Amino acid sequence: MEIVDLYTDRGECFFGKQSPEARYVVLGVPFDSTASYRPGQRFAPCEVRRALYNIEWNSLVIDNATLYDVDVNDIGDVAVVHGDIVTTLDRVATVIEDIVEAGKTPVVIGGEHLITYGVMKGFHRAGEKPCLIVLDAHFDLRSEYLGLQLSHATVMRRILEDMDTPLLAYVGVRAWESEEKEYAGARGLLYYTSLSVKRLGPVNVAASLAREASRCSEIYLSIDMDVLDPAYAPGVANPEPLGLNPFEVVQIIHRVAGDARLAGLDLVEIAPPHDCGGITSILGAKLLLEALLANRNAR
Ligand SMILES: [Mn+2]
Repeated sequence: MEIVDLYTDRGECFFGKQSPEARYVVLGVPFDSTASYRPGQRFAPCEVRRALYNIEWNSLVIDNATLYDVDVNDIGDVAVVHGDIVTTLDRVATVIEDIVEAGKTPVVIGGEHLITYGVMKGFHRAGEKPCLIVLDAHFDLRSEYLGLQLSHATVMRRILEDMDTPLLAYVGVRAWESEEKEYAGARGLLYYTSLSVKRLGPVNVAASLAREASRCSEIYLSIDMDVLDPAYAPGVANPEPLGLNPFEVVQIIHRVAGDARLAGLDLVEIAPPHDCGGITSILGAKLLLEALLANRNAR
C-alpha cells in the first residue's frame, strides 16, 4: 500500500522540484481532523506549493541566494485518513523515519499542528532526538482537549511526555489556558511571548535561542503560522491578535534555520478557506523559502 501520494499530475500544486538526491525532502500532510474552530488546513500543502511556485525565488536576506540553486525533492503528500488520528500519525512517522534514516532533512507542510507529533515520532524511531523550537501563538500543552489526548491543542504536551523531546523554547506565545502556563512553569519551559519579542527585539531573542541551542546536537523548527499577527496571516485555524510581524519572524527563522544542525522543520496551521487573497499561504511559502536558503547557506 502506498502511503505517500505523488501529486505529479497536479501542475502548480507541485513544488516544482524533484531531485531524488536532494538533502531537503518536502512532504505535505493534509490533515485537519482535530480542528475545533476553523478547519481547512488540509488544503494548505497544495496552496503553499502553488504560492511558492509563483513567487520569486530569491532571498531578501542573503545576497544572491536563490531556490534555483537548492536541491529539493518534493515527494508529495502523506495519504492521510481523515478522522483517523492514530493511523495518520503513524504514516507520517513511517515516512519521516525513512527520510531521517536516509540522512535527509524533512520539510513538512501541514496540516494542523498535531502532525508535528508524527514527525517527532519518526525522528524518535530513527533514534534521533532534536531540540525543538516552536513559533506559535499557543503552547498546545493541554493534557486533553474535547476528550482527546491527541489534538492540535495537546500536541506539545504529548511530544514532551511520550518522547521526552527537549523543547528548547517557544517564540510568540500569547494565548493560553492557566493549566498550560502552569505546566510550562512546572517543566521550566522557556518562552518568549509576542510582547517580550517586541520589547527585546527579534535579533536578541534569536541570539538567546542560539545560546540555548548550544547544548543540542540537532534542532527542529516548528512554525505555526498563527505566531504571526492575523493582520499578516488571517488564514489560520485559530487566529490570535497581538502577534508578530513578518520581519520579526523572518529574522528568527534565519537565525534558527541558518544553523547547520537543523534536522528538519514544519509549517503548519494555514487554513486556506479562511484566507484573504491567499496572503497567508504566500507568506508561508516565503518563510519556507527563506528557511531553506538560510540553511543551505549554513552548510
Ligand atoms: Mn497555534
